[in-house]
Amino acid sequence: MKIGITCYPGVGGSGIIATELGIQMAKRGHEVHFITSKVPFRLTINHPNIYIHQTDINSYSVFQYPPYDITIASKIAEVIKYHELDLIHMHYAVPHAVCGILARQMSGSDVKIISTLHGTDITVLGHDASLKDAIRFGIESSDMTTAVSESLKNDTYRLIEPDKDITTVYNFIDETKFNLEDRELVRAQLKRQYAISEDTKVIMHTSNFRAVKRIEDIIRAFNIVCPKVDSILLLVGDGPEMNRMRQLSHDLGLEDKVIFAGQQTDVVNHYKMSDCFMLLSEQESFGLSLLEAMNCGSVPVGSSAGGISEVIEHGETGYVVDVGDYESAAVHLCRLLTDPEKYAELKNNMLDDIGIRFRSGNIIDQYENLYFSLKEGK
Ligand code: GMT
Repeated sequence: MKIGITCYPGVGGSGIIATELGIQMAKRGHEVHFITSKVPFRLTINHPNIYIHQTDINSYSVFQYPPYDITIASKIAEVIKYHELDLIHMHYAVPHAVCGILARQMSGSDVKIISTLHGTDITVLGHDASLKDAIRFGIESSDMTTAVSESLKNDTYRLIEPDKDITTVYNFIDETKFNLEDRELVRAQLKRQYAISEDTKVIMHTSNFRAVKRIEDIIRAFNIVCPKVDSILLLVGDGPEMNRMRQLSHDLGLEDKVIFAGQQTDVVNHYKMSDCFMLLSEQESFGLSLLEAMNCGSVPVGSSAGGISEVIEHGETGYVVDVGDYESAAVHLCRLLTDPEKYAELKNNMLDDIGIRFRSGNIIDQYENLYFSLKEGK
C-alpha cells in the first residue's frame, strides 16, 4: 500500500506514535510518505520505503498568521496525486483531519482517510466552541477514525457528539528500544553520572511540562516520600511549567533531591535508572511515557485521568490515585520502595500484562487491518 502520514513532528506522543507506525509499516513493505512541516524527531532511520515531504510555511507579511493548514493540505494533495497514495493517515483532529479532507478534494482523488485522535485534540480543544464543529467535521468526513483509548473514545462522543463509529487502537512502543536490556548496568552508570548513590531509589517523571501534567502534585508527593525513603526525584523534559516547578522544589527545600534533567536524547536509559514512574496528569488519553517506562522495568503510580487506568491495573501492575490526590500517591510510593516483595510482585505482573495487552506487533496488525479494509472498500 502507499500510505501518507501527517503529524506534529515535534516532541510529543502523537508524533511519536505516527512516526513509529510509519517506520513499522515501511518495514512491512508498504510505501510510506511523511508529509510534515519538519522531519519528525523520532524519524532517525533511513529506509528505502520511507519518503519525507517537508512543507515550507509561507510567512508573507500580509498574513497575520502563517497559513500552516492550507500549506500542509496542498502538500498532501500534491503527494496524493504524484505518488498515487491509497490512503492518508492524519494524526490529531485539528487541523490535520480537516487538512486531509481538504487535500483529498484538492487532489480530486478518492484516497481513503483515516484519522487518529490523540487526546488534547478532544479533551482540551473540544471545549473550544470555535473548534468543535471543525473537529466533528474532521471525524465524520474521515473514512475511519481511531482513538488511543476507550476513555478518549467516550470523551469524544460526549464532547463532540460525532455521528461516526470510532475504533480504539491503543498506543504501542518499539520493544527493541524500550526494554530491560542491560538495566542494571545502565542504572549503575547513569547513577554515577548523576552522583546518585547506589542504594538511593529513583522516582521519575517525563513530559512536556505543561500544566495538564500536574507536576506540582508529583513534587508534593515526593516531598512526603523523601523524608521516609532514601530517594531522589528525576524530572526529564522541559516546558512552560519548568520555572514554577524549580521554584516549588526550592520552596520545599528539595533542591538537592530533585534533578531537573531537561530534554534528554537517551530517555530510555533514564527509565532504566528509575524504580518508579509517576504520571499524575489532569488529563491523559493514554500516557505513552507510562508504557515506555513500564517496559523498561519502572513500576508506575498514575492518576485516574483518562486512559491511565486502562494502562495501569490498580494494585496489580502499579497504582492509580484520584487526580490531585498526591498524598495517596505518596503512600503507594513508600510501600513500593520499602517492600521489595510487593515491588517484585507488581513489577512481574506489569511486565507480563503489558507484554500481552500492548504488544507492538498486535497493535500494528490492528492498524494494518484497518488500512487493508479501507483499501478494499475503495
Ligand atoms: O502528552 C502530551 O501533551 C502530548 C500529546 C500529543 O498530542 O502529542 O500526547 C497525547 O497523545 C499521546 C499519543 O497518543 C498519548 O499517549 C498522550 O496521553 C496524549 N496526551 C494527553 O492526552 C494529555
